[in-house]
Amino acid sequence: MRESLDFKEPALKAVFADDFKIGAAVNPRMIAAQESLLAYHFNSITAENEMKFESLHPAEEVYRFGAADELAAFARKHGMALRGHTLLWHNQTSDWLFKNKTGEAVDKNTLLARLKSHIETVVGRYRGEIYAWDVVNEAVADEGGELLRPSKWLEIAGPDFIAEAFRFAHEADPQALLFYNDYNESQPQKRDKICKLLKSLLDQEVPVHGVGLQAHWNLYDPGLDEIRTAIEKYASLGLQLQLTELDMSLFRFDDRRTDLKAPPAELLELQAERYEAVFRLLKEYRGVISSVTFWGAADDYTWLDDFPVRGRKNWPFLFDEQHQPKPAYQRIVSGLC
Ligand code: HAH
Repeated sequence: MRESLDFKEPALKAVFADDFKIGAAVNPRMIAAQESLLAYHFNSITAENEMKFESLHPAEEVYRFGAADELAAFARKHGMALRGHTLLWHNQTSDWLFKNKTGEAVDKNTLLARLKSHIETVVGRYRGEIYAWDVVNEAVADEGGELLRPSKWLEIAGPDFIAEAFRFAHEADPQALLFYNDYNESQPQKRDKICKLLKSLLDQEVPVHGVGLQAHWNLYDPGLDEIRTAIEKYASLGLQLQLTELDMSLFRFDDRRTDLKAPPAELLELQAERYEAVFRLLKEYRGVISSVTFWGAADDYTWLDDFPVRGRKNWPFLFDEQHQPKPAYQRIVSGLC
């Protein structure tokens, strides 16, 4: 693997210094395996899993901050910004939260009191360190006419849970920037629902400052025009935008192929064209986009290995499995500068 002296190419964070922060999602294994790469190219990190509810708060009286603290210390060591992910989600959330001692569903007041206590503890712990939080993750329904996805949160607390989460987070750290974060954010129907939710929060004077576009994209979708329209619509609400989980899968979402053992040159070339076009567009909107975070850093590890197709590797980033710049890196850096 590369050592710090091996880096001769321009640092991404320097290339985009006048535009936005360049981030990576990390976990304790990756801060060890990718330390030089992360320190050289990136100036922001997000915990991939370690700040999610089930990781931090496995039982009502038990908090486990060890892994999250390690990542915060890594950010401090390298002078990186730290994003928090995530305070409220329908996934990776401990079961106890929704149940009383005898296993029945709790009532709305109990659930919201537990949420408040969780948010006070977690946001309070990293006050002054985490500058931006994904407060609510993925609350909007992908399909159909419903605005919000079915969840325990919605079932027990009704739609208020979203506004309450933002209020609790703002109380716990009035300086932190608070984001609503979601995927399929550039798909027109979901985009319009996300806008509708955000507009209603702003109308109620809920402290929401930004929208996180997860940006789990692939070589074919979404179209550049869809990305552009989404950026325009979110920005027109007066919010700041961040790309929070960018990756560029080599496969369409419903592609099941599992035959590739290495990324073919043609696909790496397509990926390079796509990344170049995307970053050209993002630079156009540098006035409203404050950060671009990849959901990983190099192709030796991505959550897309095995998801959504078991046994299939993916190669979605700008750096390869040896942490060397890929064609996509070259195109972004030489094409835009
Ligand atoms: C994201 N969901 C989550 O925000 C992140 O916390 C997780 O580590 C990976 C991806 C995206 C997603 C999903 O979970 C399920 C289906 C589609 C997209």
